[in-house]
Amino acid sequence: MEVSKCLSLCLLLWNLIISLLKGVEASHRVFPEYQFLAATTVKQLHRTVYHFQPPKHWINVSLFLASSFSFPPGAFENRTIDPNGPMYYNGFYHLFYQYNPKGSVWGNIVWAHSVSKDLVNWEPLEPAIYPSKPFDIKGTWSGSATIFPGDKVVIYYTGIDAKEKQLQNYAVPENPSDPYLRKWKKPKEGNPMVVPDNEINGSSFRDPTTAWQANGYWHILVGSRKNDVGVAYLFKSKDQKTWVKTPVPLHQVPGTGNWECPDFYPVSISGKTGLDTSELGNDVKHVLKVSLDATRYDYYTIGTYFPDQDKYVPDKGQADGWDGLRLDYGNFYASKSFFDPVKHRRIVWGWSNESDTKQDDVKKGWAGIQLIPRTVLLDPSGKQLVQWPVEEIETLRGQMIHKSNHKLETGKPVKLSQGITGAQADVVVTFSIPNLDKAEPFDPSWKDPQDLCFKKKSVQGAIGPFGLMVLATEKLEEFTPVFFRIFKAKDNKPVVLMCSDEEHSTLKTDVYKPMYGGFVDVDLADKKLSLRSLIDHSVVESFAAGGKTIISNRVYPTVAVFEMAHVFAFNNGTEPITLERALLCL
Ligand code: DQQ
Repeated sequence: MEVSKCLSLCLLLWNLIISLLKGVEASHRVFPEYQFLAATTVKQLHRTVYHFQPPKHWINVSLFLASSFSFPPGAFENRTIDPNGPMYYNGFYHLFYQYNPKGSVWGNIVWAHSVSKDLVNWEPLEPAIYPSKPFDIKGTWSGSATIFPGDKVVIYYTGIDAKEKQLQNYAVPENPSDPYLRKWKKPKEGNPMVVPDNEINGSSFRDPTTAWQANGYWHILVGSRKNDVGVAYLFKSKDQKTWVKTPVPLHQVPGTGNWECPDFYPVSISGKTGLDTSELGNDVKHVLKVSLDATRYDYYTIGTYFPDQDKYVPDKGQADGWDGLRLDYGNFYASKSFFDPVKHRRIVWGWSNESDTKQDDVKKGWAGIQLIPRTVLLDPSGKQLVQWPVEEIETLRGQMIHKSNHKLETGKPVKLSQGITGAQADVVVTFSIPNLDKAEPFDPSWKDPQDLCFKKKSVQGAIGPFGLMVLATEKLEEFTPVFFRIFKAKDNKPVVLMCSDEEHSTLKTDVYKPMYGGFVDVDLADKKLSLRSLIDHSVVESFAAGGKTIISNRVYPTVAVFEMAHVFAFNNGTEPITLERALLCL
């Protein structure tokens, strides 16, 4: 069995054991000693500048179990922020998120709330939803927002009752004409909205989706599991009040364990705009994304939705489970999407966990960030999604440095951040690869990209490794490389592997430093490969080939900080690579 699969299986078992011990499958480890420990100082060193994070404390995520090769003490801590109920309403983008207002580890979870007019500048508001009723007294967990016809906004969320049972509830704005939607109420009538029946595992039943309309009914999904079968239960309603479970779930996959934060939405086959959640038709495919509790990654399939049969069938060839496509091959979890009616786009938000220890989080006074919101579209191949940072991020660009047609000689990195800091930057590069025929043969048994990155770690290839080294010191004592290796399949088609290696990202030793990897499905007909990295002090989000494959890193340099942080382009393969174009924006 491949290393990562074996680890994933162990992690699933480990999760199940923990849940049995705790009696409740919450997927969040609880640290009573830190839950209420208010931050006295907030450390600025690794705080992000243009990625969303609250002024202090924990924004929710949970157990970070990215499959990898060694887990330092503390790597299994809870620290997060699931994005909840993102939406556009009455002039504002709203972002709610799981947040601990009292400490820097998971616990005391409320729905914190911020609004923005441009997805860049955010104004924090008071928490929107917090435990206050018997049906959510022990927790207000993740959920989604729906804007029903007539601009009726409703939030569906998971409440934890006194017996630790997970229930689906709803909340509505106290004053719908307040564009900030500051105050929310949980009407007595109709709450709790859905309680688990005898078939459902009540300690693993959570995270309702945005509702969509089809065939005269409104529909929502709720994530769950039946033993080791991951399940998306489907509930239907005519009046948005009484919800009835369908006899068969919308979708379920044996061996995948608990499904969290499901997301179900249409994408256009031929169009270049996003679709509203209830769109159907011949030009539409559907995406089912689930967050797998056992591996802590977000997987998706593309397929067909049959509303008359309450069924979703992934397209032929779409791997449906741990081998499946991922929204991000790095540190990214519990994502949620929404339709932006202003710019006709679908935007996906994901949470990125810390990968230092819980003690570090307590010292920092904060934990968990939101990655940059990304537009999501179906790739022209119809086989995968493409994601790209929302265009508003480009308004942050100030000083720009250009470089073009620079030959990258083996082992001689080229500094792109000449005279300026690379601690926060938006870097866009295009490499051209003159000798594709020199690529090494690809062994078809290499199925797992993360394993392959690791296997080739110390191997000089012909074409690659080449790419960027970011958050790097002048002498490379610290650096985070994001890079490619190119192989050649039997039919001579190129196989592109994207990797990032956190081993040298920090001199600190008690930090989780994984190697991440994903394949990039490109034919390289023009012999060019692009890479864009958003660098922001402790986060690096890298988009290959226009957003076909993405890897996000959380790293904690100790020397490569502020003006000591640089960006290099490099080539360590034997074959020449040209840096055709580089743009570094601050
Ligand atoms: N976090 C929430 C749950 C969700 C999990 C609790 C995902 O609702 O399943 O804080 O990170």
